Amino acid sequence: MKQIIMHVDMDAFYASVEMRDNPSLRGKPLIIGSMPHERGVVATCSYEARKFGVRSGMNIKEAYRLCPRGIYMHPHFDKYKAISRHLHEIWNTYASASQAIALDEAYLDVTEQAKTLEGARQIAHVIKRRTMEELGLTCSVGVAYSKTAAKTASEEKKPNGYFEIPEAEDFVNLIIDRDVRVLYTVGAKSAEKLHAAGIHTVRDIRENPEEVVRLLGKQGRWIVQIANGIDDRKVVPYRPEEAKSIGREVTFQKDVSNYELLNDILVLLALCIVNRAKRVGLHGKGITLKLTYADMKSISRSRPVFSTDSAVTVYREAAALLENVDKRPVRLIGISVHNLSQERDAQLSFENFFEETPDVREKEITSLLNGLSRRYRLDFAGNLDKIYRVETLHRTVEYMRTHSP
Ligand code: DCP
Ligand code: MG
Repeated sequence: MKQIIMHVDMDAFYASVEMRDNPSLRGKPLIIGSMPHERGVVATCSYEARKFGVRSGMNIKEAYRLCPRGIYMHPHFDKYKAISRHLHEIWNTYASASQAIALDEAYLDVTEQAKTLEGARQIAHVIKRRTMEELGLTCSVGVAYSKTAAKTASEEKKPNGYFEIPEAEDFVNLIIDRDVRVLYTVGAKSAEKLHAAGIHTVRDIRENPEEVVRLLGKQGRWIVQIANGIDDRKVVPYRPEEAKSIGREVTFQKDVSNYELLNDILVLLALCIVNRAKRVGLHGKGITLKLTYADMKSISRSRPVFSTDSAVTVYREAAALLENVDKRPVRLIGISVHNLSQERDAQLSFENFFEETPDVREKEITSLLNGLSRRYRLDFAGNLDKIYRVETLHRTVEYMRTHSP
């Protein structure tokens, strides 16, 4: 597969959060949005409420007519936002690029991490497990060759679903006899126009492409393409507030008190981060070190950096931050770079004059890695690209922990 794209979407997001936090709501028709006597709409509702025909975006009065015995609740956005941040952190770990679509939804490019469909299945499994373990929530995951197909796939087995659409042909076969609305770029108005012209299914679109283009113009051309399974769009982290940081962290199987070991692990984390920042063309301006101690207390320490192009810089800054923390046993260590911008500031700052040349940095990385190789009897030379995979990173870190001098 040329690209492997994952679409993750939480199930009945706001409603599931409220049910998680209040067990007496579980199994009931729960409607989040306005109160029935207020003006407003349904933000979302539990699957139990959906049985009555209640839907997102529906006028609350209409919802009340359909489901008068439902439980109505206002949303708690701060809570959802905090959960969303945690979710995107989990998701970002497994993707070379991630595109946040909503608080509860993202496209992930897992081509490199997954390599194969089987690899993607494993990543999906890990994401689902972590989402349950760390947040007590379920999500649905779709894996496919394109964004459109991945989104369709995540819808396919909701809730708590998983579905794959490996090839364009599979996508077309799956949706060919469904209503045109299955192509999510077809909105209510476009669907109405198509229906009025006798174009009801995806098959009808495929058989009448000129008519679709005549009716819908440029959008029509795009719809015809999608109806044929063609969609080469990339996963682009376009939401600035979501693209603001790239991080890597590892949780140890046993708490670590050896701060030299932690320092060495920073080398690997720095390499991973810089690799990813480069791949998505982002440059950081600040760096954060995060530690969770054995007693679950977390701390984070930040400082500005002038360039995150170099793993050496990121490592050095992180190491400096580590020097100044309380040296208690640690269960998690992570680095992130933040304030990312798509392009590097063109302006030369004073500090740039003192930046080492790429050569010197290369040498320094090599010497750092040689140090690790010696201390842990690990061979990094030539294997570096494997470290960028989350699983390998975790395994290597565990190996270092159990073999630390
Ligand atoms: N949302 C909203 N108004 C809408 C649609 C959604 O406020 N018209 C909010 C509430 C949802 C969240 O966004 O919980 C996510 O939207 P989804 O469309 O993914 O819907 P759900 O996650 O609630 O349900 P599903 O299981 O169908 O994904
Ligand atoms: Mg959802």
